[in-house]
Amino acid sequence: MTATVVLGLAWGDEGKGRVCDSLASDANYVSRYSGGNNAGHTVRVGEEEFKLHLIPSGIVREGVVCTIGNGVVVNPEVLVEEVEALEARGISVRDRLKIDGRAHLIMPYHIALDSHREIALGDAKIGTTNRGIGPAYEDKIARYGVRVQDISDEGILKTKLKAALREKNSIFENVYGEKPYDVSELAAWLRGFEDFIRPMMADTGTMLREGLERREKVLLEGGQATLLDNDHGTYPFVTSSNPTVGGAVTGSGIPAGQLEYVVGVTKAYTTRVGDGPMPTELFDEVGDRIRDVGREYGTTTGRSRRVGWLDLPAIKWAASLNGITHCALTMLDVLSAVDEIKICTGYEVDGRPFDGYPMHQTDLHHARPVYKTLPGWDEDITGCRMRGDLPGAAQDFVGFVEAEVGAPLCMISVGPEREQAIVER
Ligand code: 2SA
Ligand code: MG
Repeated sequence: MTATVVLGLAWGDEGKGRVCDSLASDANYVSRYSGGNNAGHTVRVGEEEFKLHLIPSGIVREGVVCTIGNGVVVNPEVLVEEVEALEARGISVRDRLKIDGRAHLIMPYHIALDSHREIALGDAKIGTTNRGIGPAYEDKIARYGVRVQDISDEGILKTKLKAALREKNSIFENVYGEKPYDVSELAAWLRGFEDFIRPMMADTGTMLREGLERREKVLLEGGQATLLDNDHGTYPFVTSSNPTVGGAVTGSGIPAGQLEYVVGVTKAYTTRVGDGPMPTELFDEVGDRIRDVGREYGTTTGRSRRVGWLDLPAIKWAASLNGITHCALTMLDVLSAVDEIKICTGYEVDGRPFDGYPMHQTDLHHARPVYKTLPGWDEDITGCRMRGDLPGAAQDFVGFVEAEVGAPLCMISVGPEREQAIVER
């Protein structure tokens, strides 16, 4: 039938897991296509809260088949932990989770390199999640990667590990003064995951395309977001994959022409975790209030997220880049705590109005937001289920964002619970 991509329009944590969970109610498949266990997707089901890092959030919907696509990097230990933790809470996983044999594995040396590099960068650090994501993708591109399919063959594993470690071991020894990694030990460690992973290994791209032929519904769940995209984001303060719509195609094996809906998700304000430019960042008590009410702390690392007003030049540019067909606006209830709401409608760069969103990072670093101020609302909006239920000021805010983004809103979240949303579709 159709494939829908749900992706973030800013720097992540827009509530993609939540939007996916809502759309997954009638989906056959939910698939991750990029990133790894750097992601943190929170889904609430009744009293229960699930924090997922690697497994698609669709797993909490009974009967949905979940796939980890070829574009994802998989830490085998985290995979086991996450599967077992979900199963311990009564969610069936191993009968519904498929992992592409082409996906690359995150190795212990990737994690070690990630942290060494961040320390070496000092003040210029990226602010990574320290999960080995960048070094794992580097090896993939350099053709030194170890893939999920390799775990079945000790000989292949050893050959690949030898190649991967040829240069790295000398770096560990000579630059960092550490013990080199042992190929046989690592191969044995990986072989230990075979029985667990092999039954779930599949050609997930073919599976999804066959599903689409049978007119089944596929949902692709983005990790990270547009402004963290390695090509399009705020480089070098980005992740090492392509969370944008192109990455959904290469990372899942679904042809571009079959992506019928692209849902871009944005919060009613902006957050960022990690370093890099953020023109609308707040350093005052309004920002602190939004952080507290919105519980803006990293799902994976627990880091406190930077908070700022909604950055429309960035969101509009991201909407255009991804060709979104719909927009989902999340965390609207968090703004109920604020008297006066600002929205950034443009930038000034070095004192002059700037048209659109800067390509040049120097311009972005120099960008100062131009704000439109809208009145806030005091009412508790968590019970609103239709746009008309919202206070007038909230309706005006929502209408303004929708008109500026230029795509219809398909969901407005008004609270953390699954049913606390205005769904329009
Ligand atoms: P990495 O680890 O190499 O991907 O880091 C590179 C940059 O990408 C950012 N990044 C994220 N930003 C927001 N949310 C993410 N997931 C977690 C969450 C983050 C957390 O949901 O809260 O718990 O800290 C995520 N993953 C990567 C990262 O901060 C770097 O700026
Ligand atoms: Mg997150």
